[in-house]
Amino acid sequence: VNLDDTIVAISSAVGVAARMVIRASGPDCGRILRELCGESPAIESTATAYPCAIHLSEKIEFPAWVWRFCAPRSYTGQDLIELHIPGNPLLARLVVEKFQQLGARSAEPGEFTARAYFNGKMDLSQAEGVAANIAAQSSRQLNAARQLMAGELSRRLRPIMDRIAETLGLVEVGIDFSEENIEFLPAREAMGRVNSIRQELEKLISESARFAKLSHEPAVVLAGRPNAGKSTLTNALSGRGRSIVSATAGTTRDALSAEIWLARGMARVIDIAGWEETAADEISRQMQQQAQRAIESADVLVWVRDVTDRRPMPTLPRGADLFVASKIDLGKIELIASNEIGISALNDLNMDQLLRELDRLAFGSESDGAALALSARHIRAIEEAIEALGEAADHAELGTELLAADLREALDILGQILGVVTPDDVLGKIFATFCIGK
Ligand SMILES: Nc1nc2c(ncn2[C@@H]2O[C@H](COP(=O)(O)OP(=O)(O)OP(=O)(O)O)[C@@H](O)[C@H]2O)c(=O)[nH]1
Ligand SMILES: [Mg+2]
Repeated sequence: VNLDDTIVAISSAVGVAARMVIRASGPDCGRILRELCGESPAIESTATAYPCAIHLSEKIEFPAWVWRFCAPRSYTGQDLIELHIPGNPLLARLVVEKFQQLGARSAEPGEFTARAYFNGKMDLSQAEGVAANIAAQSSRQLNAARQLMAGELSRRLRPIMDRIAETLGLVEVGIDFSEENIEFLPAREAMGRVNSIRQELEKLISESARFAKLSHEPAVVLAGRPNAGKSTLTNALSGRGRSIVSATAGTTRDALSAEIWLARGMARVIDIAGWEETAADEISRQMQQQAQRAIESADVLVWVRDVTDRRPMPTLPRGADLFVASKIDLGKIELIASNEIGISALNDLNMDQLLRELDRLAFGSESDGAALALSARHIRAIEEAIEALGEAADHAELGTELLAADLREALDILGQILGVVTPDDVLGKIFATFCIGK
């Protein structure tokens, strides 16, 4: 990665907008600014914004605002400028071309944030937080991204890494003095330390949410006996008449999904075939298999029961998260069980309460939202570190050299999460997920 040239990109979204932002970072920013807008004392001040006129050619001149941040006090840690110009995509492209004529190069996706990382402005998990923040589609994802950006993962990992480093230090001193027969860290104590560090890492994983889980729309599966009112409920929730509704049991065959907006983000309701204990023929057997798969992979499983249906609930592949008694407009409210929400999708009874419950189940309670979210990369690294520590515990009795090697490995792997020692290809992948201009 070349960090020494000057990069430029359109930072605002694609399409028409009131204003557009062009961002540049690198040592030539000051010079380019002078050539574009003329001399100004503001060019040398640390952080400032001022209006200027940009001359692209003899015929094209227009007003702009310059945001100037001098190194090292900028997002990238380098000299950085942002030009806020009238929202015209053509103009923006011409400005970028002008920058290129004056010696700047087009930025790669994520290159501004990559520079921030290489200049020590943030660690790798924080940089990932920047990308996640841009991609977030629910308030839950935004929360998780904000935590990463704020360095929450480093805050939790650092003390654990410090403990590994400290143990490693003691083991290494022991190796140096092994001739003298002084024991700095008896094998038993080393094993105790390693095991307790391992437990902390396991706790970090178990207490954290999964980014992957946050980044897909939670699937709310509506299961229930034929004719329970699942399709009617799907239509009411999604505000669309996609699912066919009829008084004939067994109307829905293929599972159908529709988007619904809950208070904290978008989810997907999945309307499946009515649950039957015994399948009469090949088609219904396939329908039941499909329904079963949907039930198994549901993020939120809702069991819908016609309030007048007194049959006991069948055994499902997994327990339901929410129980709904439907069609309460039929007047049998005394039949609603204590763990059920009674609703009428047809007459809009209690639907608000149902939506609130779905929001809570799909996106977690507010306090869950505070959980740190880990990406697949983080989890993989933590698990590898746990494995290395497991070997360290096994090797503690065998010899200090082996133990030291295992500890060093665990430390290296955890370091990769924060980007202390991260191979180039991992970096490339992370920053390539960014948009250009960030
Ligand atoms: N009175 C009343 N009838 C309802 C309500 N919801 C659904 N129904 C009726 O119940 C019948 C079955 O509704 P569906 O939504 O097709 O039921 P389903 O669970 O999708 O049925 P299958 O797809 O066959 O498993 C239809 O005649 C609906 O009009 C309700 O809230 N009140
Ligand atoms: Mg149906």
